[in-house]
Amino acid sequence: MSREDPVKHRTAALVGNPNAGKSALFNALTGARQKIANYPGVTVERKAGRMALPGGDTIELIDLPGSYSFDAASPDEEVTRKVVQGEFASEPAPDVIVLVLDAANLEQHLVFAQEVLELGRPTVVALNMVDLAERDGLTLDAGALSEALGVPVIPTVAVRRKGLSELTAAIAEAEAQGDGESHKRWHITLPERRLAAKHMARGAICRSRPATLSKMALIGSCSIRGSAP
Ligand SMILES: Nc1nc2c(ncn2[C@@H]2O[C@H](COP(=O)(O)OP(=O)(O)OP(=O)(O)O)[C@@H](O)[C@H]2O)c(=O)[nH]1
Ligand SMILES: [Mg+2]
Repeated sequence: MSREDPVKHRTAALVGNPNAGKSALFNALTGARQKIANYPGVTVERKAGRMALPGGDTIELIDLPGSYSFDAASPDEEVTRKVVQGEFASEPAPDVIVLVLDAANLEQHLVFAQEVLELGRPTVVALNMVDLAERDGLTLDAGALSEALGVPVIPTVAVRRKGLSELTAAIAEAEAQGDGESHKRWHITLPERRLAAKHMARGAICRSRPATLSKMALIGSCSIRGSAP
């Protein structure tokens, strides 16, 4: 049963690179409660659904098109930028951004992640595809990544519905807290962002298989924790 606030329409939006698993998470979190429409003035679909929060409330979850940058190149990317920056008159900026990262391609996904975090909005990271990262012999330190990004990081496997209750709890908490002051300052230029992404990925990934360990020393202070839930 919904105890939705009748005054304020609360929303969370799934944001991230293409193929991070946003739609898989969207489907897992909203089930059959989905509504498809169009954004005004463009042919890009607006996919939204109701997601249950742990306390029994619901929030609208929006599945945004994948994006590599807010310097939008395609109409899809333009929609993502406009939604998260609250530029559609019909749609206020989401209350919470759910930033979806592919754990198996972490360094690449951390480049756009910095642009999203630069917005300073309440954000939760879904560190998705940890199953694929583990298949590749990687163990992830979600705590180290959370420290580097300054936001909660929840390991998930969207296609196996793993980590979903932890993710919805983190979304509820971020929504309740609203805008904080503790957001980090991020680099502005693309080369700086790429370098920062490399450092953050190295700090959050441990090579866990003996075969790869011999080739590569453990990097940073990775403590081998935060693997698949
Ligand atoms: N193994 C595994 N596969 C996943 C996981 N999450 C998503 N996938 C698969 O990854 C592929 C891409 O997932 P999508 O959900 O379509 O990715 P997306 O972020 O919505 O992509 P765009 O809409 O193009 O931005 C699909 O084949 C999913 O089934 C996961 O946690 N583990
Ligand atoms: Mg999608």
